[in-house]
Amino acid sequence: MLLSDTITAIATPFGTAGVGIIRVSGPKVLEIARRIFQPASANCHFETHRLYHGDIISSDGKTIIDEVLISFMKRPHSFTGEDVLEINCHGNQLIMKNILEELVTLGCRLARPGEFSQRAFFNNRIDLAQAEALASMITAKSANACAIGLAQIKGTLTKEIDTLRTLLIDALALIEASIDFTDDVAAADVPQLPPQIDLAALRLQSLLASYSVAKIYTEGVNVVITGKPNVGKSSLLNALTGKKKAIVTDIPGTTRDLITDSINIQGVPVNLVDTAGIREPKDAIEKEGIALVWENLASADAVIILLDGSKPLTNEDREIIQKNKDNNILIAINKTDLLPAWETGTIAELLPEKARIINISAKFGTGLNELKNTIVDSCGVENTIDTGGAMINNVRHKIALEKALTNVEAAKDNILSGISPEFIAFDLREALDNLDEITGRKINDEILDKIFSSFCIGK
Ligand SMILES: Nc1nc2c(ncn2[C@@H]2O[C@H](COP(=O)(O)OP(=O)(O)OP(=O)(O)O)[C@@H](O)[C@H]2O)c(=O)[nH]1
Ligand SMILES: [Mg+2]
Repeated sequence: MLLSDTITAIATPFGTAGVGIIRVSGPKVLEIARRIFQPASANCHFETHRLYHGDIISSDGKTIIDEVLISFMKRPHSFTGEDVLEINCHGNQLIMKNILEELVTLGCRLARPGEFSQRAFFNNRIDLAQAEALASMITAKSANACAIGLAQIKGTLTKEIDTLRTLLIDALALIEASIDFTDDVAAADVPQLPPQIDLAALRLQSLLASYSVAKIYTEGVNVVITGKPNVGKSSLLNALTGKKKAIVTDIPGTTRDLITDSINIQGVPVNLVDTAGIREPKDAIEKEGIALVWENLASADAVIILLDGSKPLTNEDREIIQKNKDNNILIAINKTDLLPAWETGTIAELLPEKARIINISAKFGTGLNELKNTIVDSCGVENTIDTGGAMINNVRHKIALEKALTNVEAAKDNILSGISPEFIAFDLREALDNLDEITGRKINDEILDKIFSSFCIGK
């Protein structure tokens, strides 16, 4: 589907850089390139996928706007499937804006967010899952998240969806055969359970299981540091991040707000939150701070409960452990550089069976590697992921796969309980529709617009 207008946008981020890239896509690209670009050598024939050196000139031909390198990608062998021009200019916002304005004067329209990807999708250069993978790779926060995105761009998810479709279409053919050859629908033969149905259910389940791991690599885990005042929570945040993010003093009740920072542990983005010490609040500010702690604890993937090993345990410590018993907790005994005031065994009976205890000194940095590794282990992160197999990290894909699995399970139940094959065929067709929503083979325009408009400009 070739669209009539030619679109343009800056593809590099806002700010100052050595180089900035402006993209142009559509039917007028070559005509515009000839008008806006003055090649340094007479030998410029806008051959596809070649780099040409020269100047961008104003539309009245009077002013040189920048010295650039440009490349022309002839359709259909371009990202969008249309003629594409990429201008590598100097990464100054004023220069880029000037060039953009000249392009608009020559007949381009400013692209909407995600419009280049949307055109790539309409022209069958990529499917919807691949377009979404591109967007997620651009914003990925860890090397593993990039790898998951790249595997999807290369088509691993699409291939798995195709395999699932084939299984369901084969099963549907068998079920439909039993409809066609039956004279009396009410007394139709109950079809056998096609093996493809169980196979499809298994594959759907394992694809869905990949979501939690992929999500961890994509969005990271949220880890809240809690404990009573002065146990060293802010010192721990500073020690783990290697920055002086939080104020550390020996006055209990120093931290009031939530203080956050992210670190990378074994390729997993870990979002750390330092919090106000928990005690009977002394004023309204501290009360607010402590209320915020409880809110955050409720949604944490892991909670580090910090205890001061150099001072006797108190009821406040016990209460904090008790109130977090449904959370994924790690006990860190801090200040182990000082003489211990209590035995580790003292708290054993207060803890859930799988809670781990780690001795640390936030001040001197001891035990932090063990703490870091334990954080990642406790969040159920596998050290290695197989991006060769398909994985999903997008909630839209997860919902569609869950629906497809429900349809497949309904088809199976209906076969086993001898329900008329029409109903089974209906379930299988619904499952196929849900899979087609992932790749965009069948999807309504409003959803499509919503997906692409969430992409960034120039993508
Ligand atoms: N000896 C020793 N002192 C520590 C250690 N960690 C923290 N401290 C000291 O303990 C005091 C309190 O540290 P903070 O990090 O401010 O404690 P906090 O838990 O954030 O305190 P609040 O913000 O008041 O809740 C400071 O004087 C720190 O220097 C440690 O590992 N060893
Ligand atoms: Mg603090």
